[in-house]
Amino acid sequence: MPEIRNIVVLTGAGVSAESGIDTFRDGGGLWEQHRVEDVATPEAFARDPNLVHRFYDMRRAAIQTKVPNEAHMALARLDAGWKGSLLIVTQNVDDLHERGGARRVLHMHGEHLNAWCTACDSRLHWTGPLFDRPPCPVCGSRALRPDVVWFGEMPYRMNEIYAALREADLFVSIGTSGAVYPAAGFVQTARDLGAQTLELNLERSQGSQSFHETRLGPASEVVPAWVE
Ligand code: BV8
Repeated sequence: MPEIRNIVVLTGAGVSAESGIDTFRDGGGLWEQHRVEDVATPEAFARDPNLVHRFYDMRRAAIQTKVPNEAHMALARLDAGWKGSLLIVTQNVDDLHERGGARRVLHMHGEHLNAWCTACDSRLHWTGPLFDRPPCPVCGSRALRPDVVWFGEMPYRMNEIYAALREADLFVSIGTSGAVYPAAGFVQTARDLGAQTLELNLERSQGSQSFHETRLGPASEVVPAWVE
């Protein structure tokens, strides 16, 4: 096995599932209660901002009642102890990686606890609802939206992600169905550039065949086992 110095970890909703945060596509997942087109696109927001605000207000409130699980804690131990480069790219918009102690976290799909003022382009830490159109504390306008990346919008900090994938000796995907791009394409990019690829998931994902190795099980078990 070649020496591992640079690691990229990609996480999805499955890493937060055991913290009680709904995944998107498992039975009873978020999207089954709402059609994606109804709540996670700019068009949906333009068509029915109240519905979209209610959907995100509910999730923003819910995540503040959850706590990190053993998978988040194990990744934080890896982050604290790893001497090489490490980047935890998360598709999740919760803050459980940070609350678990991880530092090198990149939210490619944005963050629930941020609001984005589309009038003055400020990004603000935000824990309350947006449904009642609170004024932006910077410019006073009532143009705040969830600071999350909707379908059809460009994920954040893609250049940094691809730079890390180019340097990666190991790419580990945790708790993602491999259904959403461009995140679902990272494993192939890393593999084509010479990285070892490992999938830790409850069940085989859509991209399983792209991984050198897949270990199945709940994240709270398979992630600590891998980190240790
Ligand atoms: C873009 C934020 C371009 C909001 C989200 C190429 C091919 C096909 C389609 C496309 C393509 N390129 C772009 C597209 C369109 C689209 C897309 O991929 N559509 C899919 C549905 C076909 N992609 C986009 O629109 C992206 N934008 O490409 O822009 C562009 C270019 C130029 C200029 C402008 C634009 C943007 C996508 C981002 C959308 N926003 N989230 C919010 O959270 O509300 S996506 C959403 O899905 C979440 O971020 C989520 O993380 C992500 C992926 O879902 P998963 O995390 O994987 O969750 P899921 O429920 O699916 O799976 C859970 C997994 O965990 C399962 O495998 C399960 O087995 C496992 N699990 C469950 N429990 C456990 C567990 N594992 C371990 N332990 C457990 N206990």
